[in-house]
Amino acid sequence: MSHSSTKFLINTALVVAAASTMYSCKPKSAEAAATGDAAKAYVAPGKYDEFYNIVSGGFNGQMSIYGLPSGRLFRIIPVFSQFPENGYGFSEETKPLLNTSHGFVPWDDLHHIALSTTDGQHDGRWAFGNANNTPRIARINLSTFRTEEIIEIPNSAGNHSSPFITENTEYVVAGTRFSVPMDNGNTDVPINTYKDNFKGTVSFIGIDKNTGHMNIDFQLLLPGINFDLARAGKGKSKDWFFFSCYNSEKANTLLEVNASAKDKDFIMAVNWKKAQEYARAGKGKKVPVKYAHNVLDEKTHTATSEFVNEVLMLDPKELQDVVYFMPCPKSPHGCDTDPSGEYIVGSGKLAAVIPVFSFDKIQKAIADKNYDGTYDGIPVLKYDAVLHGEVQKPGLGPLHTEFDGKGNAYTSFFVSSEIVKWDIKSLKVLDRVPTYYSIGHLSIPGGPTKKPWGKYVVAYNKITKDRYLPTGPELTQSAQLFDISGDKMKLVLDFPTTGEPHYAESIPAEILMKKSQKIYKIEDNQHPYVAKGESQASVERKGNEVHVKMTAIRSHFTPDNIEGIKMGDVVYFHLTNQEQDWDVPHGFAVKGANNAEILVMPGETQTLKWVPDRTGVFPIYCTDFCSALHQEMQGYVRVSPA
Ligand code: CUK
Ligand code: CUA
Repeated sequence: MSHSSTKFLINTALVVAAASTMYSCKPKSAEAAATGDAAKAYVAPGKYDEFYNIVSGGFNGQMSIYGLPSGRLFRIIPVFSQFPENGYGFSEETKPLLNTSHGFVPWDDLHHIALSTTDGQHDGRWAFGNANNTPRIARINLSTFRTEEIIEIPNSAGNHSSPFITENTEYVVAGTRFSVPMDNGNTDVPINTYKDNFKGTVSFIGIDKNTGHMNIDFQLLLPGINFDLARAGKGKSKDWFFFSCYNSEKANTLLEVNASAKDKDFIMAVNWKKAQEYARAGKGKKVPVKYAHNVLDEKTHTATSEFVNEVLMLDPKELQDVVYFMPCPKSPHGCDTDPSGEYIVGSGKLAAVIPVFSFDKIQKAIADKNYDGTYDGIPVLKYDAVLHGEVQKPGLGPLHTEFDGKGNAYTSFFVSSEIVKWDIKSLKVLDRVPTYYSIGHLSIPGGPTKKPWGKYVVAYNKITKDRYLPTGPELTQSAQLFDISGDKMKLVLDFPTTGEPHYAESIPAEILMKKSQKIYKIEDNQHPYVAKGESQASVERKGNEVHVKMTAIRSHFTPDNIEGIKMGDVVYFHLTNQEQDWDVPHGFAVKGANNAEILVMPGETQTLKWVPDRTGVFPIYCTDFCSALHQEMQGYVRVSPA
């Protein structure tokens, strides 16, 4: 759920009041604590967790890695936000990753994670994340746990309906939340011309099988509706994608009366295989629009930005068999497909039921042209013709659904603050547990794949209230781990998280442990300013640029006394870490530098740019406690008058 969703909050208050008779009161926090089975979350000292839990950081723009079942935080991976802890977005090598058509944008809002899959199962290669504010998709390498590529999404705004992934990682999709004028929203038009001038898009980003590199293969030009979430089909439905859409009224102000006026919004079904064929057959139009594509080179560990000037646009109105709308009760949020690929669950935030659609019925309705008119020239399938059934009175404010691979679905309910387990085929509610408080997403290891690992469900809650020690007006964010191995869900652990966790995926530890890289080999380092050994360390001047090729090894820098720098110079410290042991980074900082530190891993080179603003002598030192003589890892830089 987005933070600006005041419409939803207003409704929440109303629905809570109305519902208090239907649902029994939540147990007090203390009671729930007593039911926690903490022993199940215990991972003894020196032992490993069973799963890596890769969690979005929401408005901190990062991803973080936790262990399950312990809930221990292992690493924060900076993605869309600068991170002073390791110089991401501050070093010359990583800055280009944050370039966009709007210039350098060093912050974003990361909501969803998608792990790469082969045949619908986790392959442990990459994690993708979306930037919600300035539309971007990032790819993180799961052997280095680093951001390697970021692509901007043109003709999009509020890139919320992303990044969702096809069964063999052929595509990652990105759907726009805000409809905007085409030309990237750069056209100056009155906002109240929304219905005429604003359009939605969904982008299909092709993923290179070997390198993971992203390329926008094509965009679909769609009505000015808001795309919220999506999932690809699986198995029999693997050529399809399903998107939830709200504001089918096309209102430019989302007061309830405007944007929730209709009984039903839509789930949009897209035959991406067909769309791909049309794109290949030249049915699209190349539309001029500028966007950034930033890639980190493996050999130099240096990112470069390229600006692309056009995108291939397909208009589904001209291609009758690509896009269909299916009515879905009020403002659907989550849109999830079950492991078999037969069932598509739409969660209407304001609806009293959960509709479950059948892929077979969708195919039949399309074949029979069983339409209920059109929406902006796109066929609308009849609700009853595509419905498998509705889960009755499941709870209030359904948001997201995951699956355990044993025929059960688990849906989060924001308003009634609970997880409800139900049977996909019979649509019967089987169990419910309260969450503390107001759950958003939930995550089962492998939950969105063809073969979920099951075992746990984690609730990512929106409200923390009394769950942890108070820390002023702002409390930590809160996750809760439940054991789902039996018939009944059991609360095991509360654990705090960083940022605002929206979504997460978990993958068995053994898959990633095998792939995790330990060092970068220094002989493979092709950075233009690498110093492979102290004999290659130097200070080189090019006009007013000074390039210092430095080495770091326990426990000294070479050179460590640098003179000859003058006011007006721009100094680049290129630090190469000579270590070839696992987990021996060296850091580097300069007194008064208007920048962060850099943290350099064994075998790699990172660059800190510094423009001295005064003459004098400036200490430099290593920021990471690296040996008994870490404190001796220091030196001086002298700056003289011009
Ligand atoms: S959204 Cu946050 S609770 Cu941005 Cu995936 Cu549903
Ligand atoms: Cu190197 Cu501390």
